[in-house]
Amino acid sequence: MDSSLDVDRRSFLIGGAGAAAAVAVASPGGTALAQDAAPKVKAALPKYADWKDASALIVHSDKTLEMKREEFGNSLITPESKLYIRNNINPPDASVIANRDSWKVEFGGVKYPKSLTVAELKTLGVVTIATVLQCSGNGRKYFQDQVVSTNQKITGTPWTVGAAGCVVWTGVPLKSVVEALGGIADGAKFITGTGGETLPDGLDPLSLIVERSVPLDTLDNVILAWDVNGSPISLAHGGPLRMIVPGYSGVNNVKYIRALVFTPKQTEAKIQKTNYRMHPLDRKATSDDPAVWAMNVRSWITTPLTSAKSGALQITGLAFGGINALAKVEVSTDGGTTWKDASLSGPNLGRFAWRQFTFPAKLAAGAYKVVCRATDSEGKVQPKDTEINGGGYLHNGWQGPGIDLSVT
Ligand SMILES: Nc1nc2c(c(=O)[nH]1)N[C@H]1C(S)=C(S)[C@@H](COP(=O)(O)O)O[C@H]1N2
Ligand SMILES: [Mo]
Repeated sequence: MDSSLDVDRRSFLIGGAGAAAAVAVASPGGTALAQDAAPKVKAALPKYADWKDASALIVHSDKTLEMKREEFGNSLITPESKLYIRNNINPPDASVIANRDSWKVEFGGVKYPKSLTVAELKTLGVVTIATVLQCSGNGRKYFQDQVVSTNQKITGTPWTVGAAGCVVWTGVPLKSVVEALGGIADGAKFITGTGGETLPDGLDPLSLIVERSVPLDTLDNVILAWDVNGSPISLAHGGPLRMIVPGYSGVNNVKYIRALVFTPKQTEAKIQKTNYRMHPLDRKATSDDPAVWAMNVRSWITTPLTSAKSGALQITGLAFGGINALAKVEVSTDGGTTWKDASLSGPNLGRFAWRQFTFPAKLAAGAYKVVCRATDSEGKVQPKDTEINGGGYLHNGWQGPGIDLSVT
């Protein structure tokens, strides 16, 4: 592995201000940092993702690719070729996946801090889990539509439902790694993961580094994954190694993880401190606002999306509970006036995966507003509209993704 990725051990001292944030390294010849482009649609796939199925994706920018809604169809598992992409900064050079097993992760905040290669991690345990990977901003477009009549604005990629997929990860449980390293150091409250991007010179590393802290109680579920859907994880999706925090929104699932530290405090990195916070629209976020962590219950229809022939038809979709398991899904063909239960129609891949649902209907010619709403295992039901927040995060209202169905 490139020596520029070596980590400064001092930064792992528990209790140090900023904790793992200080792992930012100088980057000789660092790649240029492009600002998040305005949400305009470009045709071409960025080079690091040129192997993707271009016809399945909306290219909002080089770093934000959304899966088209019609591509969900009736598939349960999202192929990597269609899975959305969200990068906050440029991904590392492709050389990082040339020799995957030699990629190193620095572990800190444990009794025996140590750097372990992927090859070594593979000896400590192997599990496979299915999770919904979903950007915190999935559905932001519906918030933006809601505030369009006011003078307020929610900036950010106008994702509808396509910044999400359900994929199968294989990796080592973090718990097994912790056991091998003698247990967690006293006072740790968070798991802080650092992404392996090369940061450009001359800019404050804390303003750029992709470093996220999640509460320690996720430990039982976190894995460090090297495979997705049975193949090594592509560079675009975080290979050679990715931290997966099941039930937590996209940003918490750190790609190309190169450091994992148990910390008493959340990282001071901007992406944690003031970005990805649930804050009111009329003011900026502070570190006292709740972090965007656990996902909530959600569903959307996948077929039909625009029109259907009169008579019998099957309305199908996807639903998940977020941090909780999914309990049920209801469908309404009259815009939410009356609801009936849909049936869960595919395999249950566990608490963190989504499930397919099917709703048989018989519709005469006319215009219908078809909507669905899910309930999680705690009895939480999707609201009609999600309360607006300034970042446009964690949308889960059922009205936004509703379908205007024309039956002829
Ligand atoms: N290292 C690193 N990890 C990252 C990101 C990033 O920019 N760098 N983006 C995060 C965000 S905001 C999301 S939504 C998901 C996107 O994952 P995907 O591109 O594999 O779909 O990765 C998360 N993990
Ligand atoms: Mo995201």
